Amino acid sequence: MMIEQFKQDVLSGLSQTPKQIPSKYFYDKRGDELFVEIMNMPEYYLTRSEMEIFQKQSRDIISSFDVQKGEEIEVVELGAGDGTKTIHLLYELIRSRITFKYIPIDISSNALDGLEHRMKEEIPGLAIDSLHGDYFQMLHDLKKSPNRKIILFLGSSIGNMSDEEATLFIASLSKNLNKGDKIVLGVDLIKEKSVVLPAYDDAAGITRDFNLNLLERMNRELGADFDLDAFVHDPEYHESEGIAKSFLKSTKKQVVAIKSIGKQFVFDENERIHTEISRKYNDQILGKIIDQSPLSVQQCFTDQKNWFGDYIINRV
Ligand code: AVJ
Repeated sequence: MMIEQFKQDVLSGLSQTPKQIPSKYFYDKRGDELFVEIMNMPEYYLTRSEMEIFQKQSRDIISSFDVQKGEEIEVVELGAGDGTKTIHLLYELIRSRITFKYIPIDISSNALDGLEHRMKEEIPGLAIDSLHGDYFQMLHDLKKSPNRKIILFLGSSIGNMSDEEATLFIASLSKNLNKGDKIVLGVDLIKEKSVVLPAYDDAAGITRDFNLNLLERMNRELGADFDLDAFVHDPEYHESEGIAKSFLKSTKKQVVAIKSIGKQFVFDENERIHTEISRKYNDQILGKIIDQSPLSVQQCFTDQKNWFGDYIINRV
């Protein structure tokens, strides 16, 4: 069924001008591996910056939750990842003698199984209840619980959404929260091009491979005949706009056939497929999105270089 959606999205994306493909299709098995490599690259500062925030400021982050004596909370993480940042927060909750349950939600049951296993190993006795499925469906089910919830949405995951999509996402999120719940939203902050662009254009070419893997995936899963040597990775970033964008650029005029779609697509020389946006934020840009929901920004924790921000947002 999944493959039908992929076909549809590729057909509609490559029929548009400019051509585009949703960035969620980066993440097949190979794409997941390449993203882990990206996070370890010297140029990709995002993961390390947010890690520093959780390593050094977890205690202050927890204070911002304003947990009352005897209160039990639920720490709900959207898109669990590998939990390496969250674990600092969980350790600090235990140290602070706060009663909590950790509830990671992910659409990949594979990722969840690994995470649950590792977390139980690292924190014996951890109350963990992983949920496999759609974020909003799961949050809707959790809304009945009387305990206050802290929603973690880390890693600049919201960065792949346009401002319109982010506004809708945050609105849907807030609908599934109760008064007093909080969101910890990790976002990359707007900064100079000399820092941002290399994170999406690394010297080792891993981000290039990450983008080209999308063509390989279409070749493999949709019977396409993309010539990987005839496309180059072409990222850009303008500080005034604050959005890093990735493109795959055709180096020549060419025709690509996609068997399972039964269609051919013409590429002009230098024509590009838009594959991803990575939105960078500041208080104003986030404020506009938050103001359209029953939410208010409480405070922001940043790393020492001021490159990354974890915003504490209240459901009011
Ligand atoms: C997973 C959305 C945080 O946009 O920085 C990394 C994905 N793309 N390098 C980001 C990504 C290219 C990443 N996020």
